[in-house]
Amino acid sequence: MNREKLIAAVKEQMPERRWLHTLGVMETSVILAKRFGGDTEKADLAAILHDYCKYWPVQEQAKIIRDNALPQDLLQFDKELWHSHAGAFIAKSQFGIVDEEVLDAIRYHTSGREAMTLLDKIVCLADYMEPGRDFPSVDRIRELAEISLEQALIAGFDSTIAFLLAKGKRIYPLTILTRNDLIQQIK
Ligand code: DGI
Ligand code: FE
Ligand code: FE
Ligand code: FE
Repeated sequence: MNREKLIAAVKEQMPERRWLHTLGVMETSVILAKRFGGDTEKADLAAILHDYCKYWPVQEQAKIIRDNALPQDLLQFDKELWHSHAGAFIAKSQFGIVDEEVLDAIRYHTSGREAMTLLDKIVCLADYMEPGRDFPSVDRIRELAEISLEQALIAGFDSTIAFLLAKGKRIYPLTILTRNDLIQQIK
């Protein structure tokens, strides 16, 4: 499927504001790829698809995770964690994306993972700081992103973890491992 058709397919999965977010993540991913020496085409493709399943009924997302042996522990944590794994699955099965780097960047854009690839970091950070995002620490994240993907991502995960703590929610262990690993990387 060409890029234009893919974009049209993504657009109809989500409300207008989420599509605008996707456009922001596409633009920001390419900027970050240029800044840090990543692959701009892969960054663009992963960004286009990253939130494909975000507005699917949660039971459909859960079904994809159950029926396709995706990590079952996800189902014990916040539903927000499901769309990224479901999205990577659909990117491969429905859109024929075979590039594992692109699939991983989609798959781990919410939780992060240990030893994130350059592409994982670019898409995850773009998701935090695209121009439409507005939360208390976003300007700090954008400043840090001028110099360090890792430092900006740590600030991003800090804000997510603080948000989850404030809400009394459970935290997916991989998010904690991701943050620990990023801190190790900047030492
Ligand atoms: O899909 P987006 O809204 O663009 O962003 P995302 O895919 O990064 O999802 C972020 C949401 O996921 C955010 O509201 C926090 C929520 N969330 C729930 N539990 C966890 C979590 N995020 C992480 N990283 N780790 C969790 O355990
Ligand atoms: Fe997402
Ligand atoms: Fe994110
Ligand atoms: Fe997103």
